[in-house]
Amino acid sequence: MRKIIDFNKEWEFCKGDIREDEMSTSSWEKVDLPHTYNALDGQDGGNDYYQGPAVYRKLFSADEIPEEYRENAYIRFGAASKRADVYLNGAYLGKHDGGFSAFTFDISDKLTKGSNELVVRVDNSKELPIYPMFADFTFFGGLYRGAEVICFDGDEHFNIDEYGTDALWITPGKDSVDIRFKARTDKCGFTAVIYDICDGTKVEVVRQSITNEYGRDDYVMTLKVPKPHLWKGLSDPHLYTATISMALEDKGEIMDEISSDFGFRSFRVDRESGFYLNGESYPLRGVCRHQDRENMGWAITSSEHDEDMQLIREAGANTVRLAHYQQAPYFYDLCDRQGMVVWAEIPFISGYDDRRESDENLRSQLRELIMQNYNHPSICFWGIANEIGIAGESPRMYEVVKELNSIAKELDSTRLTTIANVGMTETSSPLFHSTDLATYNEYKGWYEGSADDHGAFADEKHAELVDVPLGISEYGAEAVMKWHSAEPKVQDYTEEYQAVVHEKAMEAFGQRPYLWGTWLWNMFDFAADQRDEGGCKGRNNKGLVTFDRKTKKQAFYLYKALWSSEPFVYVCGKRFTKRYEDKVEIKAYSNLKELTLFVNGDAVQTLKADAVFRFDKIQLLAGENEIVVRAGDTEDKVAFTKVDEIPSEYVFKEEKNLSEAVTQWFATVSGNGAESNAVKEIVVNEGFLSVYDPLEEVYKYPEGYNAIQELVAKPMSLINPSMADRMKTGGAMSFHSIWHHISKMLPDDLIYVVNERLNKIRK
Ligand code: GCB
Repeated sequence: MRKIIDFNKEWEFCKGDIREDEMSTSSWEKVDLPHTYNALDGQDGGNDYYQGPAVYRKLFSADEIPEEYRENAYIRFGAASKRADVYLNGAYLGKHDGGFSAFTFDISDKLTKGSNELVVRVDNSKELPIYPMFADFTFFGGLYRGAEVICFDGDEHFNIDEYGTDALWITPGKDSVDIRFKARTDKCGFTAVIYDICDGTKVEVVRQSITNEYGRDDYVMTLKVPKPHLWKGLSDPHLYTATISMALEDKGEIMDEISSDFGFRSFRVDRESGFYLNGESYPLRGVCRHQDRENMGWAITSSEHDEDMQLIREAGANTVRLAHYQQAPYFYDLCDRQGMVVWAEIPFISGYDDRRESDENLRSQLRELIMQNYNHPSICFWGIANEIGIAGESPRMYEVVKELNSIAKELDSTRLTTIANVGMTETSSPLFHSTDLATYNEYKGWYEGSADDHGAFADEKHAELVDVPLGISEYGAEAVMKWHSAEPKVQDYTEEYQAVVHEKAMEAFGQRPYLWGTWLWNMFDFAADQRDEGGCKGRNNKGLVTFDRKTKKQAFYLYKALWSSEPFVYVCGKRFTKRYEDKVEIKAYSNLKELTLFVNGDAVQTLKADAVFRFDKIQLLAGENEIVVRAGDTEDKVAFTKVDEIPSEYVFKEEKNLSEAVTQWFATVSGNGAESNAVKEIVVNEGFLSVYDPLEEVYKYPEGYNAIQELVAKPMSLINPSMADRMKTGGAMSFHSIWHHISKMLPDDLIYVVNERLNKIRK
């Protein structure tokens, strides 16, 4: 039988590259796995976290592996970001490229009797041909998903290094299940294979033993499971467990055993009416999730995963997009058990790298994603790419997307493939026509347009995509907990504005059953070391819940009201308690149908609504006012204090520290000190270019290209030459969208100057 030995304790770590002969003299830090070397510098802003090699070493005695198991011993790492080279006692075991999937090496013949030295050189350098290469999140380096030794007391065992991991793939049908596994070819001496299937109540529903035909390595078996209990999403995520044993039947001895949960379910997507689970309409409404946590980076444990899932359940989501890479096996298991429909994806993100090794890396990350997660009933979609058109499209990029789609189909004909495209990608692009399904990431009311545009945008794209089902894979806005406003507006980073964007988006999506799925961005705030948003460095604040998971933002409760059924009431404004308005609007979210507002003990108004309750404005009294919103026994309250003016602690003011060189340059360009002569309004003249046109459109005109180079790339080159270099290629994003990311380094008025120049160029 197999033994699994936890190999997470007592590692040593050293940042940087260490040669073999430097091992003994280097200074090592004692660490346990999971571990990342970017837990702190990857979240503190400045885009300066360490991205480079690091070495992990574990000195262990052979006694940690019982003697009779040493002949068949393997080391498995849950993940190593992004490249790992593994050595045992100086001998090279192999390399793994890709920071999110498990990999396994045979260590049997390299183990020595006394002490052993296992060395893993991990590298998360930027220039590696390994995705992700550029994206809006921190690429934490390290052995962040732990390690284990899997060993056997005999030669007969299942293959455990196929696509890096266990070779057991289960394909449920209507009333039968196909079970495929691989055994070690050269060593199969077992006489029988025993298949055992139990339902979710642990009752055995199938037991079958077949005689082994010696010499095969690939086994496929179809077993009947009459009238299976279906996996029904949130309402009844019923799981079966298949256990396969290799046996010496005459001796009654089991030599190795492997098992996996699986579920029976069917699904489909209709372009007009959305997603169906087991034949019934099941609109997918949910969240995207990254796998990091404050001060821990990606080196999280099951308790952080559990907490994340519990929060996602509390919000009432029925689907999770596990963005933008393969996540922990434990989390997919949780999704199976909790009934979440999952979109799983590879980190083919934010552009295409035309090195051939990078193409190969995409293939292998996709193969591992699929083959390592094949058995999860929660997974319905394989995501091929995210926003790769953002920096321009190319025929080679299209080919790669098509090829990846074929790989997914070949490895798994039971699931649908999908792709998330950036808002500027045209529906006519092959990026919308190479997978079964497609979605847009759209940030109406944040990076572009207004929060009222979600519906019109979806209608337009749905009409254009005549044969592709459309979904929305991201939407949302930033909210930094300390900023507040009674008149929330775009880019003010208030909790209130974020909630408005989500209210409007959900109103629009709710009226559009054709959207096969919608996923808000993001369930949690997450680390993005290059960001500096709303006074908060190193973080993307679009979460419904803070990075430390301690505080649920206002918008969290909107979703809870829309999606969950356990009665609750939430009065908005928990952190916005000093109120300066003449009359204050009281807003509550609830999944109850009728609520009553009490102000300082008096019932003021009773309102019927669906999720969002906007009571008539009230006049606050001097001092503290108690606001209670109640339905039966369920209530929530907040205390508002009347103040005379907007408290400055609620208002985010961008502090710009422009470089001297940029300030001087701008003074010359505008010819008027630090002020420009341009009208401070973005005017769009019909038939002329503007900052709203995609850069690739602007770059079709030499004057357009020159305008951006002179007015934007030039000052950028004074502070960030590599970013300036990137402005040479025009992508699908408009200058207006890019501006949000670069405006901190440049004068506020530059956008007007650029627009004015573009306005003079006839299309
Ligand atoms: C996107 C990306 C995601 C970003 C998000 C944002 O479209 O897919 O990775 O984090 O926008 O917040 O800008």
